[in-house]
Amino acid sequence: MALFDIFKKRPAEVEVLAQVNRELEADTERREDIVAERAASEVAAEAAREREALNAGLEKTRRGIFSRLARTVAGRSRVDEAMLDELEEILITSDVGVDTTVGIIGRIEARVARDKYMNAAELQSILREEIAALLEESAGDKDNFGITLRPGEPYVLMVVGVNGVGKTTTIGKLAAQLTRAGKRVYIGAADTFRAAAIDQLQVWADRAGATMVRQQHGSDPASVAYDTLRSAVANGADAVLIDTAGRLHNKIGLMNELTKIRNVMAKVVPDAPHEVMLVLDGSTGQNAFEQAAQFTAATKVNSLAITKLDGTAKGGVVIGISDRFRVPVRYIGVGEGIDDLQIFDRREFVDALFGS
Ligand SMILES: Nc1nc2c(ncn2[C@@H]2O[C@H](COP(=O)(O)OP(=O)(O)O)[C@@H](O)[C@H]2O)c(=O)[nH]1
Ligand SMILES: [Mg+2]
Repeated sequence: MALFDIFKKRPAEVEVLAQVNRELEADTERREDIVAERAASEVAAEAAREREALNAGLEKTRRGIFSRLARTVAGRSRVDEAMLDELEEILITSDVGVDTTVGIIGRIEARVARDKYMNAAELQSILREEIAALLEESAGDKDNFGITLRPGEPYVLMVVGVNGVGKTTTIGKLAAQLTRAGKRVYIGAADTFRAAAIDQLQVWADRAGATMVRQQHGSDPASVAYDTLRSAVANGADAVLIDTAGRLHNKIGLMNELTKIRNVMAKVVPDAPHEVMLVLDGSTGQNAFEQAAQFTAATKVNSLAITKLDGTAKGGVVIGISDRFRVPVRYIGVGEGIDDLQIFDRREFVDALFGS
């Protein structure tokens, strides 16, 4: 008997089946809604956790810069010359940098000249706007922690910076985020200068669930980078993170070393590295400026990671460096833990600095 005939013969049963089917479908929809709702609330909870971490990480800077600012502004109704002088001093002592501070004050003065009755609260919001406008952030795929992966070849990120700024730690944190997003990550231990550096990176790679390619201490960094890319390509890796020693022996030496690593990688993946990220220790103030100047002169730097903002009242350095070098800040480090790396978002950063 054909199926059609069954349907004809047993209309009541068919109706029951259809009803069951409709209920199942409705149920599935409900379940999908619940899953979607749960996912949305998890995303919201995650965002709240990140905001909290950012707020905690920038606590010292906030207390430094912006509570002083609040005190300056408190109880005064008009923005006057004395207030702007105090503002200038606060910004400079928070390591925003002289040039950037002078620029900010100049623009605020111009606005005050236009609007003679600007009050102190307005000053705060204008300052927020001015600062946000100075900050460059790098666009990127938020799903992969700010990195836009490339179909069919690994995204190669070379990490540079002087000893101790947090390169290895940042690579470890980033690798963890990427593996968590289901990506296959290779790490190249091209800081071969110190034996301990290789082992430290290995610990991070293991923790993150990434594959590390290493040679022995003292070997040629370019050769390690080459091996790493070969291996990454052969194994279909999504991302490759290259740690480097970044010794600042002198400008030519640094330039030669970085150029050699770049050239060798381009032999395996023609347009590699896709990004060179300079790591700066945010607690070192003017030294960070100096390092940014040297590295940007020695090689093309596409992005910045500014670390250790949790330990400093000088988080203003992010503002000055972003303004002066016009290189987008991609990440900020707000602690030593594996989750203490955040994608830089200038609005959130400014909110965290001022208290939102
Ligand atoms: N508080 C804090 N410490 C950090 C951060 N990033 C790195 N560190 C610490 O800085 C030190 C040097 O880091 P490391 O990654 O070895 O620097 P590298 O020499 O540039 O590779 C280590 O003790 C890290 O735990 C951060 O965002 N916050
Ligand atoms: Mg290191």
